Amino acid sequence: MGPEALRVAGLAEALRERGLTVIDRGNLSGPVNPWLPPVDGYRHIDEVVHWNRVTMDAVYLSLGRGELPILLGGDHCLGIGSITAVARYCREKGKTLRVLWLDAHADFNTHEVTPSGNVHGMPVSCLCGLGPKALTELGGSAPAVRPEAFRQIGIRSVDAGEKKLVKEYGLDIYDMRYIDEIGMKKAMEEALEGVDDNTHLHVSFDVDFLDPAIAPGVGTTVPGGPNYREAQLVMEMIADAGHVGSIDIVELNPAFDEHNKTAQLAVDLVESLFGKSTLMRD
Ligand code: B3U
Ligand code: MN
Ligand code: MN
Repeated sequence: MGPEALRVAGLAEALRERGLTVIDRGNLSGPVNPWLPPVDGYRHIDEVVHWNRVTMDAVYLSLGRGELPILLGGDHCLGIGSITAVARYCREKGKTLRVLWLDAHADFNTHEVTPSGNVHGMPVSCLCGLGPKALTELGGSAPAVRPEAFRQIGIRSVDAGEKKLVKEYGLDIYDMRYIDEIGMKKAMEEALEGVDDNTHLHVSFDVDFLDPAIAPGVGTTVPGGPNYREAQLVMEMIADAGHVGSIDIVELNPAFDEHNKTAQLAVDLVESLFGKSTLMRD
C-alpha cells in the first residue's frame, strides 16, 4: 500500500514540476506476505529473498539506463536488493558509494539477536555480510558494502544484541542524542563530509526516521525523531551536496496514517531532496 499512497500524494507530479522526467515503472511482482512466525530467527525468508532478487534486478537495470531509481516500499528489507544493485553499479563504474541511512532503527540485527525475526531489522547487517547467504551474496560475493560506506542518521532504537554488533562493525551512527547535542546542521555536515564528484550517494529513507507526531503512517513508530524543520534541513543539505544517484522510500504504511499526511510529507521531503528550496536560495 505504501507505493500507492505515494502515488496518490503526487510524487511523480511533484518531481515533474521540478523539471524532471519521471517514469513510473509500476509495481514489481512477487509472493504475498504469509504472516507466519519466525523460522530459525527469520520471518518469511523465502519471500524476502524473492522480493530482494526482483528489486535488485529492477534497480540495476534502471541504473544501467542512466536513471536515478527511486524504490518505493514496502519493507526496509528491500534495501538489501536495492543497495546490492547500487554497490555493483558503483564497483563497475569505479564510483565511491556512500549510503545515508535515515531511520529510527540501526537495522543491524541478525537471526541470533533479533527480537522479532523481521528482516526489516537486518538489512544493514546483511549488506555488511552478516546473515544468510541467499541475502548476503545476492549480488555475488559478500559483503556487498563495507560498513564504512554507511552514515546512519536519526537513530533512537537499537536492540541490546544489535548494539554490540554496530560497535564491533564500527558503524558511523548519528543518533538523536548526538543530533540533540550538536544540531542537525553539524551532524549532516559530518555525515556528508568527503562527498566528491566521484561519489554515488544512495539515500535509504525509512519513513519512521521522522518524529511520529508528523509521520504516524509507519508500522514501528519511535518517539523523539527529527521534526519537520530538521527533516527538511536533512533533505536540503543532501540536495546541496549533490551526487544523489538512487533512493529508497520505505516502511510507509497508509493503514496507520491520517488522511495520507505521512505520504504527503514524504513527497514534500523528496521535493527538497531534489533541490526545491525557498525563495531565498533559488
Ligand atoms: N529493531 C527491531 C525493530 C525494527 C527495526 N526496524 C524496524 N523495526 N522497522 C527489530 O525488530 O529488529
Ligand atoms: Mn529501517
Ligand atoms: Mn525504522
